[in-house]
Amino acid sequence: MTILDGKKTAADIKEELALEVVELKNKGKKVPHLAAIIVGNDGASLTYVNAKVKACERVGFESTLIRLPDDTTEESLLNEINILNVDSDIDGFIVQLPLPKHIDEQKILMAVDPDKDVDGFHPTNVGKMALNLPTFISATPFGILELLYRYNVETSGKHVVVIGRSHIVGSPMSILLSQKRRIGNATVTITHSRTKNLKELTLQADIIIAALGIPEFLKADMVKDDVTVIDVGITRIADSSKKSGFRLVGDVAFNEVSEKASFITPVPGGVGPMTIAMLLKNTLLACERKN
Ligand code: BQF
Repeated sequence: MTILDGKKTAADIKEELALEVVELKNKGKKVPHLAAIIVGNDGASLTYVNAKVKACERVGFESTLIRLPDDTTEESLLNEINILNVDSDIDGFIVQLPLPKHIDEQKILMAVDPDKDVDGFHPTNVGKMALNLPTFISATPFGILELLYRYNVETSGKHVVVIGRSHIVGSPMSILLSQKRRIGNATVTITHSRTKNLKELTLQADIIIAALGIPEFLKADMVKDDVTVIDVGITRIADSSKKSGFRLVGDVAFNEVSEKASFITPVPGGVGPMTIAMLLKNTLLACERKN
């Protein structure tokens, strides 16, 4: 069994990005600049956005964090987005999700300039991704592809079962892995809460992408020997022995499933850190495309 070490791989990628920043500087070019807008004070969202800012500092990118209050109107958020859209110093930016309930998420994502949409959530970029055209592949699916690539996991001709149909992970992963690309050419089954006989399907899978958000949902009796398992779950479970007061639990019962798996991602330290690294990679790409 091989652990797909996202923490280490993300650190490798950030090191590579840092070298590219040095090169840009040597050529007298501007360094990539990522901005992030966060609305409200959700603890997990603040942790994520702070991790992104810190990662920028680590690789030598510029970053700008825009914090807006909980009661920010849709109109003033759209205004902030427009400011970033027209700011030529900003190469890419993200709006940290989820947004407060009084704001229409789709309307916000559609306001981001597709050329600065380093999260790849704009319908134009989702469409390009689905057509296998050059675009920003959103950070979590991009991170999963990169992890499979760097560990030489064969996907061509394999049966992939994706559990979960979210617009952020399940849906794009099912599209990407079925495409004609280096990490792709798989036969993909996408499953969700209405799927019947899920276990029958997962037992046939060579690769399972677990992205449904139910802690330790995937058990050893649901997988075959030598399966590859990608765990996208990150539920916070109260744990008084941790200084944070919680621990992260994935969608996979790691201890039992890892005994049957050939490759498996841990939680934490699997897909999560890759998400951050690939957001930076997209920001460098945005910067290069602009200049
Ligand atoms: C790790 C996210 C749900 C909703 C909005 C490292 C992250 C997570 C875990 C992280 C996530 C999840 C992010 C680990 C960004 C991934 O060590 O296991 C990093 O920061 N993520 C986000 O920005 O928004 C989310 C999940």
